[in-house]
Amino acid sequence: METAYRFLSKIVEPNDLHRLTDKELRELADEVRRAILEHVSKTGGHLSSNLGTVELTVAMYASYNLPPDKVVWDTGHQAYPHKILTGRLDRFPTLRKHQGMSGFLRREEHPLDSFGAGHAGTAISAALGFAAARDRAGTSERIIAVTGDAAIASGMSWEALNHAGALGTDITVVLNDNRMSIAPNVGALTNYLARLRSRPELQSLAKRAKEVVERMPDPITKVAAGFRHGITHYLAPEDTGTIFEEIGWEYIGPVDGHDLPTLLDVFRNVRELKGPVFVHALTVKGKGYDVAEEDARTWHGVVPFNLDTPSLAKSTGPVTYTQAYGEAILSCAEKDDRVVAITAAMPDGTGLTKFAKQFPDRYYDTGIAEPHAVTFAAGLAAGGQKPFCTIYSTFLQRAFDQVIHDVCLQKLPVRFFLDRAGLVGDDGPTHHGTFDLSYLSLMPGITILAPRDTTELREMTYWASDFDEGPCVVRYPRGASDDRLPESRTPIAIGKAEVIREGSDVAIVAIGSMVGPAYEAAGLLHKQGIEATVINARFAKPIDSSTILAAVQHCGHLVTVEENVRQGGFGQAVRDVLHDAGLGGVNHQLLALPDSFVEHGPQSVLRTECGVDAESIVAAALGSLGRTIQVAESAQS
Ligand SMILES: Cc1ncc(C[n+]2csc(CCOP(=O)(O)OP(=O)(O)O)c2C)c(N)n1
Repeated sequence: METAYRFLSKIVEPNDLHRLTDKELRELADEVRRAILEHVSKTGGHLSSNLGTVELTVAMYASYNLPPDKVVWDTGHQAYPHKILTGRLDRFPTLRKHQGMSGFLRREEHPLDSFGAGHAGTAISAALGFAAARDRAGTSERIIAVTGDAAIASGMSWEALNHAGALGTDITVVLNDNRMSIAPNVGALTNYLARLRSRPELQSLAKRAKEVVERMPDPITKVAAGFRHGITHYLAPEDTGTIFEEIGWEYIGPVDGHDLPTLLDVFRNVRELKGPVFVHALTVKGKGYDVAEEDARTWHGVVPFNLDTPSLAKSTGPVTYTQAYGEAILSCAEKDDRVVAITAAMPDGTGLTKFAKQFPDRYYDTGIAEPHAVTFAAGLAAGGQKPFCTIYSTFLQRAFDQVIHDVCLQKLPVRFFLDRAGLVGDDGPTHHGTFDLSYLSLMPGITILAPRDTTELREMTYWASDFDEGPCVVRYPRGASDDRLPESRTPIAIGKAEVIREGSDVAIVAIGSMVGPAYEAAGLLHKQGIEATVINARFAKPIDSSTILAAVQHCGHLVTVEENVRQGGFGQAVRDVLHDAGLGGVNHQLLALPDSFVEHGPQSVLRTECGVDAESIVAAALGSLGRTIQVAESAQS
């Protein structure tokens, strides 16, 4: 049973926190943590990161004035306390549900979601933009970016730190350092932060600083100057400045990110400081919930669970694409010692955990650094290795130029494996992988494949391992495979599609995850006396024009279906093929994702809404044949 929240029930907006005493704020923080546990255990969602930001959020919101001050959260998966303190507690039962509250921050969801995100590493840049806009407007609100120890290692974060250090404008970065990415954090910067962490904590030093400030003749106005010109150096026990100080930031810390009185003290002082200020807060991912503290990796994102007997249900369903790829790359690596695997901070999500254990010296985790990961893979390929660059479709967007300029232009055989291609479900528009066919197929010399099921993904992985002629991409969806398809298969051959059913009324050409629904649609059409040819395209590039044209000439009607946006996608490439062959007049029903951002929700619901499911294919085929709705309805019944 949900317990009453004595303080939280009175919080509608962050400025309500100003009415609470410091002691009451401590109780409020406990309630926020309890609310996260009570709700996330029922809905699922991000857990450990949010348990770690409770005190930081309470202390910041009690110290600043929101609005007009602004807090920009990096990624947004750790901002549930922000959602709670901005009056959205009652929406938590709908968290990540279809048409419910997003799991990330979104400008359209709340005025205090000052900047939306989902991809990591954007907060400092966005906050600096807000600060520059403020300076141009001549106003004086405070701007804070909160970022994680993994996100801060991304290139963009450093580009922004560099820029802000030179601009010198008023901006605060709060580093929420819990030593974890989703998996344990990696990289030399992580080691550096660990060294800073081992400095004496600010807690005791803050008291010393306070004494100094209190001794000043005019403490209030001197606080800022004091901090800026002496106290931080007084606080820093070492002679050498931190890397942050060297590039123009005032470094404050390390501070215990769960010690509310200290945090309040720090933020109330930092508020008054001029210029770029960097607050290094040490937090514990999963704070306050034992199992999550012990195993923050497993409890990063959770399915619903029982709070009192905490354990997470293991998925017992069929093999997922991620697992199939993880197993296939292992056998490639066993056969060929040039096979190396690259992930950008997603070893578990991309199925590389076993590879990392079995081949530690052939495994590279770049951290949240997709552009670097791609060019690093290009260098490995140029150096004679066989890089398997394994990235979620949505995160490869970051590296568009690197794929063109460093990989394709130089014809380097980097193997890209794009997990989560298509609609991913509850994470929503920041995470759907719905653009890759469009943004990759325009690149000269690239080969793009999409498997119909997990068995075909294994085959494509083996095929890609042997493919040295240039860059290739295999894109596959989140989740498990389709079991609707016949088991018989033809071997993978470059640019060759697979005909999996023959009929003479309509040709359905599907790619990747849409082959299953296309085959099911053919079964439904058969019941209506309509015989469809079903083609598993396999290659988006080079496209199998001859097989497609032969089927179109035979059937006279065509449906294409893909889990990618229409613009620049597979269907438009097929349309070009038809046009070039003088068959531009053929009735072609092009099923693809709309020219809009698709919201979060279950994959199956979203596919239906977007018109890329078996029923939509049936309706399109019937429409193409001039058989209308009545028939379509009976086909569905
Ligand atoms: C560009 C990009 N790559 C990968 C991810 C996946 N991802 C989401 S959260 C996360 C870890 C973030 O760690 P950190 O910044 O330390 O924050 P914490 O969760 O520890 O609070 C990763 C890798 C992402 N959201 N964006």
